[in-house]
Amino acid sequence: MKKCVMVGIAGVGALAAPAVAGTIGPMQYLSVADSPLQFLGANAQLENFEDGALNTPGVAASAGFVLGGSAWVDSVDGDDGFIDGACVGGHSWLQNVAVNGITFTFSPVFGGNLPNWAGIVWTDGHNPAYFEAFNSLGQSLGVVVHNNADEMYQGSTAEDTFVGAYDTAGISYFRIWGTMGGLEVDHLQYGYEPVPAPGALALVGAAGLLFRMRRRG
Ligand SMILES: [Ca+2]
Ligand SMILES: [Ca+2]
Ligand SMILES: [Ca+2]
Ligand SMILES: [Ca+2]
Repeated sequence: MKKCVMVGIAGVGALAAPAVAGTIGPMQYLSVADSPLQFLGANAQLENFEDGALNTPGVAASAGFVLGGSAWVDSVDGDDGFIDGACVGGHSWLQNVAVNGITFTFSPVFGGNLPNWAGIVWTDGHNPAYFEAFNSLGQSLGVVVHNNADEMYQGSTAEDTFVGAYDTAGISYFRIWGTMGGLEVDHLQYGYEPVPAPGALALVGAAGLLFRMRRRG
């Protein structure tokens, strides 16, 4: 199954200085090697829930809990040590009511700065699925929608999808939600990094697409 990598670029108005902001994804994600974070530097956090808790600094969730030790777990594939289409040995973050969504709210823990880059991996639920991030001015960076759900709910991984956003004005929070059933996510990631120029980030997207095409070749 071919997946498309889309990198959205949008200017945000009403700022004293030109802001660089946009969305990243939806893009297939099977391990941390698929993360755009690796291109943006080392000053970042990755929460994979494998220690049974949401405890990376500077973030709080409005709802949900860690799910592990169950056939119903939809962790990122690589968290059990193997990219093999299975993930029951891993852990995820489950919200039983997808329509209510999960809001992840950030604190300025990066030298007094909010993260300017944030994302998460949607790992289970129904179609369609939604993601929306807001900057420090309360402005939406746009809604990312995908229909990658396989409508199976016991640990399939080919459907797993990264969604994210970035903004030089800082990201205050993002929300991920669905329209029915439950919602599972994994690999919450965020950081304060130099936001690349739009052209550079477009190249990152192109490089990611080439990587995925080669890997499946
Ligand atoms: Ca696996
Ligand atoms: Ca996990
Ligand atoms: Ca899944
Ligand atoms: Ca599924």
